[in-house]
Amino acid sequence: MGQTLTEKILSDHLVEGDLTPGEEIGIEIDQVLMQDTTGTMVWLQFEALDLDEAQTELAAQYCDHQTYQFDFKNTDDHRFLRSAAGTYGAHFSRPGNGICHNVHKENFAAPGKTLLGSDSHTPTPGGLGQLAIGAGGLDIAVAMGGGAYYVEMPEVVNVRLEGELPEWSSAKDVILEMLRRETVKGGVGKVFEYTGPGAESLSVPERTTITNMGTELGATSSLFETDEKTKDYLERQGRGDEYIELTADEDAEYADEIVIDLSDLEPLIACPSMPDKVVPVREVAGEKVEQVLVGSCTNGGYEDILPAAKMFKGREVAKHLEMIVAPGSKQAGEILARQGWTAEMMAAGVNVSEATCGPCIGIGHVPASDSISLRTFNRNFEGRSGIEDDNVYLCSPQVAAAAALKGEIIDPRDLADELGDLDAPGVELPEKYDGSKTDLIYAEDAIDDELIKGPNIGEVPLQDPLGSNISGETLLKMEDNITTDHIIPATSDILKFRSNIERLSDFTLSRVDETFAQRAKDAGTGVLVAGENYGQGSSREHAAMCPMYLGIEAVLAQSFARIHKANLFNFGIVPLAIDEETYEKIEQGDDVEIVDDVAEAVESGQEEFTIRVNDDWEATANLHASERERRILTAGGKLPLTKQQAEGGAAPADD
Ligand code: MIC
Ligand code: SF4
Repeated sequence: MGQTLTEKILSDHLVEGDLTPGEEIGIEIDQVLMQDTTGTMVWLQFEALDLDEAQTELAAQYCDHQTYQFDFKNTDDHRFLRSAAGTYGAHFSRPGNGICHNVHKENFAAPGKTLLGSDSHTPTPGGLGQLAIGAGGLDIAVAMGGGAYYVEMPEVVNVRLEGELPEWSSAKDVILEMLRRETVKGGVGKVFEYTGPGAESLSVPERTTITNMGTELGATSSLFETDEKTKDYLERQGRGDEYIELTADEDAEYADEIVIDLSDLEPLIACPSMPDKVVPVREVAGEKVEQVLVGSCTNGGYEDILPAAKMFKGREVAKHLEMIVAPGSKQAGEILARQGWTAEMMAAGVNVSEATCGPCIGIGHVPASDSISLRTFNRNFEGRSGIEDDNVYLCSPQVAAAAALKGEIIDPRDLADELGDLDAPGVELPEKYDGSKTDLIYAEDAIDDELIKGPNIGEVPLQDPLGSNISGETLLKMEDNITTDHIIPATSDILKFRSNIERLSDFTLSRVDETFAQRAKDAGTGVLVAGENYGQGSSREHAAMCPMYLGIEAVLAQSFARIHKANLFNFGIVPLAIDEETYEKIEQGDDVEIVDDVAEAVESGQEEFTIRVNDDWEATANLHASERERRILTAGGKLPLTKQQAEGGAAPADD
C-alpha cells in the first residue's frame, strides 16, 4: 500500500512506534524554532536540564511578539534570548526582523525536514513540504537536546482542491471555508494534506496561508506536496538547492477526503469571536468598520500586502477609520519599500508599522470600545485584541483593503462595481526576495557566550512527584472551546511576566474569572472543569505551568486540545476526560475526589478513574495516556523525569 506524504516524512524520522493512527510515535526533529514569549522558558528549561548545545541540525530563536519593548522586562527577555542563542548555538533574529513563521519560511524551512516550534502556528512551512508541528516549550527544549518528540500518530486527511480561485477570492478563503465546514475542533488528531489541481495552482505564499491557519482547525499539521512552484519560491529566496520533490504515492490511502472546488469560493469572513464563525462577506456587508489591519503570520507576506497596496494606490482610506499594515517580516517590508509601495500606502492614509505580531495579541492597535476591527490574522478569540467585548472579524487582505476604502464591510467585487476602476490585484511574487539579512545573527557569528539574565527572569517551577490523593474544590467550571488566551492572556500588561511564573500566575484564568488566582491560592489545591476542546489555540505552556503553580492537580474536561493536553502532562496535571452528563451535573464549588490511589493507578496503566463529588455521587473519568505520558505524570512532570533520566545516564529524551 502506498504512503501519504505525511507518512513518508514520518517514516523517515521515526524512532519509536509505528504509524497507526491514534498510537503514540516518537520522531527525530531536524529543526526547532522559538519565539520571544515562549522562548525564555525553553532556554531556562534547556539550562535546567544541563544541556550543552543545540543538537538539532538547526535551531532558531526569533523576537517577534513583543517587539515594541514597552517595559524593560521585554527588552531583558530579548537580550536573554540573544545570549541563550549565542551560548547554545542557535540562530538569532532580532526584534523587528519579523514573525518567526515568516522569517523561518524565508530563511530556513526545508522540504522533507521535521520542524518543532514553540508556537502553535509552526505548521506554516507545510506549504513548502516541511512537516512542522507546534508544541510546548519543554518539548522543544528536549528535542533540541537530542530527544525524540512524541505525538499521537495523526489520521491523514486528503483535502482535494479542484479548479482555480476566481478573481477577488484568495487562499484565506480556502482556509476559512475549511473552518466553516470542519470547525475549530474538526482537525484534532489529523494532518490535512492538500492535493489536486487546485493545490498546484497556488503559489507557496498562498499555500502557507492555508497551512498556517490549519492550526485553527486544531490540526496537528497541514502539508502540501512540493512541485515547480516550491522550487521557484526557494530559488527566489536564493535557496533553490534545498528543493526536493515530495509527493504522496498514487495509491496512498487517506483516512478521509474533503473536496473543495476553488472556483466556487467567494470572499469569506470569520465573525466575532471564533475563527470558525465563517460567512460570505456579503452577509455582513454594510457594518461600519473603525479599524483595519493587514499583517500577521497568516497574511503578512509581501504577496499579501502587495494586493492591498495596489488597491490603495491613488485612493484614500475612509476618514473615520484607522488602517494599519504590519509586515510579517522585514524582508517583506524592505522589498515593498524599495518598490515604492510603502510610499503609496502612506499617501493613502495607511499607518505602516514595524514587522511584529503585536496587535494580533493586543500589543498595540487595540480597537476602540464598541467598534468593529477587520484583520487578516488567524484568531479572533474574545478579548485577544486587548479589549474585552471586542468585535474582530478575520478576512483576506483584499476584503480588508476594500473595507478600509469603503469604511464598512463590503465584498471587494461590489466595491469594484461601485468604483469602476478597481482591478482585482491577484497574487504576485517578487522576482527575487532580496531583503537584507542584517537582523539575523547566525549561530556562527554569535556575540554572546554566556546567559544574561535581567531581574525579571525567574526560575522554572517544579512539581513534586504525583501523590496518591487528588481532591479539592472545583475552582472553576468553564464552557466549550476555552482557549489558552483565556487561561493566560497575552496582552502587554501580562506578557511581560512570561519569564516569571510567580507573577504571571496571578493572571491565571482572569479572563474567565478575575477572582480565580486568589481563590486558588487560598484553597492551595483544586481541580478545573471544562467542556469540549479545552486549551485550544496557543502553544503557551504557561497555561499549564501557572495552574500547576497555583496548585491545580487535575482538569476534568469533555475533550482537550492537542498541545495543551501535552503541556498538562509536562507539568504534572492529570487531564481526565468526562462525559457530557458528568459535565452538566458537576457545579463550580463542588468538592471532587478521585477515589483511586492516583499515583498507583496512573503508573499501572489504569484508564477508568472514579470521581466522587460532594461525597454524594460518583462518576467515571478517563485517563487517555500513553505509557510515556504516565511516566511523566508520575514523576511530577517532564522536567523532573528528564532530569532523573539524565542523572541515570540516559539521553535527554523521556523514553
Ligand atoms: C498566539 O498566536 O496565540 C501566540 C501568541 O503566537 C502563541 C504563542 C504564545 O502564547 O506565546 C501561539 O500561537 O502558540
Ligand atoms: Fe504572532 Fe499572531 Fe502569528 Fe501568533 S498568530 S505567531 S501572535 S502573528
